[in-house]
Amino acid sequence: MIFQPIKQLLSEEYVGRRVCLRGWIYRRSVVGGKAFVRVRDSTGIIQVVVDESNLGEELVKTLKDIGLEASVEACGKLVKQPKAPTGFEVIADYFNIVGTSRDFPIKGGEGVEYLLDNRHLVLRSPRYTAIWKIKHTVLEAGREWFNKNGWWEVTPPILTASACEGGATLFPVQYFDKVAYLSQSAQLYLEVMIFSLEKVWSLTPSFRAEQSRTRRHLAEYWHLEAEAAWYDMNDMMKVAEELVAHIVSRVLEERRSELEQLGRNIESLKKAVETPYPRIKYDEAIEILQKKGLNIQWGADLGADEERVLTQEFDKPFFVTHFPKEIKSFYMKLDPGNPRVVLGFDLLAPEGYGEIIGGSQREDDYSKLVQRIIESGYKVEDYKWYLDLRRYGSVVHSGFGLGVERVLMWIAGLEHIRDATPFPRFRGRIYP
Ligand code: NSS
Repeated sequence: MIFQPIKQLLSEEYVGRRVCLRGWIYRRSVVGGKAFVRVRDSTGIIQVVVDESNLGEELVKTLKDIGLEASVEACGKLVKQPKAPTGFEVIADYFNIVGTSRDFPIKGGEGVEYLLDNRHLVLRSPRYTAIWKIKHTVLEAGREWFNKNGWWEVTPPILTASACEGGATLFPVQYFDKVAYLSQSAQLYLEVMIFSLEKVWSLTPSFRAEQSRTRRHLAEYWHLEAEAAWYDMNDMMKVAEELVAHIVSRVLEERRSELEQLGRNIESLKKAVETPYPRIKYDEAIEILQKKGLNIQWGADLGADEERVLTQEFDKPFFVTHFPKEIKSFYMKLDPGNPRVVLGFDLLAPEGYGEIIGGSQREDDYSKLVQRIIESGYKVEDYKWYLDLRRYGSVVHSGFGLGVERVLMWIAGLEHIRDATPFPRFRGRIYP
């Protein structure tokens, strides 16, 4: 028996021929002496008809009571069937139950916590299959863009000795007889690597002990980061927008049917393929927000609500730049023309999604960086190695980090970031 992927069978080519397939029971109904079994595999869904006059009463009876998600294999003639959900069906002459499934615990209509407790089973739904395929293409396209443009992929550590993005969200881990932390960002290590490779990138898990559960924060997420010597903030913003445009265009090319399956508005997504993306300064963002009646003052950080309002002004991703130094990390270079703000940028996705990338030009001056480390409440000795980069051949350099699940949320049109990763981690939950 040669089992074919179901997707292959959904074509005129095999009509009238005997085919074999295998997968899991997605839906089934028994009418008269016939069982209509919809089988799914990783590629698609097809209806298999089991007729008792052909395969016996016993089997049809078994199928009547069989639980969803039983694994099966079947062979038979492929016919066109406009009434079947995917337009074709297999009239079985062979049908075998490989693995039974009694009382599959997901029946539809369950609450969020129950579904998270049963994540290992929920993940079989075709909706998630579509999401993971889009994620695959997002990652592949990111890698492809860097490779085509002369960047080196590197492998920074996950166990770290010091904070990159603020002590409040650090996860401590027992490291032999010391305390270490899970990495929040590979940035500081990527900065080391640019002195030999110049243009580097990495894809790593990042960890943030976010205190509250929100629609867009995970405690563990995938972080695609880039860092380059000789690049100023503007050079790096071009990299960010070209990368994102490439990712979107790849997904549109290769994952169109999955986007449609998820009900994504493809026309609005298409706008992100065209670069450059608009740029506004933080000052302008505050003005826009105030005009729209939000109670926000210069100096405040932009939260999810503010970002959502800003995204109404644009129909494609856009940059917000030059934030007050107090709300950004110690490593961002102060704007020489206005040292109250940093040469930092966020890239916000439209349609309410908000921040998907955070980046900046880095402080490359030794004494200014020492000062920023002290101001931020860190210990200078913890950053001795990082400061050395400014002592030995310092250069202008910049970088950014892209949250893979944030990008996926936007591209796939997901409501909640937990749907952008198979095993989401939040405060209070680490299961399965
Ligand atoms: O904190 S960031 O804005 N910036 C950095 O970590 C820099 N050190 C990156 C760099 O320059 N190499 O995080 C970057 C992105 C941010 O824009 C989000 O898209 C994503 O990482 N991010 C998150 N995604 C999911 N969950 C959480 N908690 C999260 N935090 C940041």
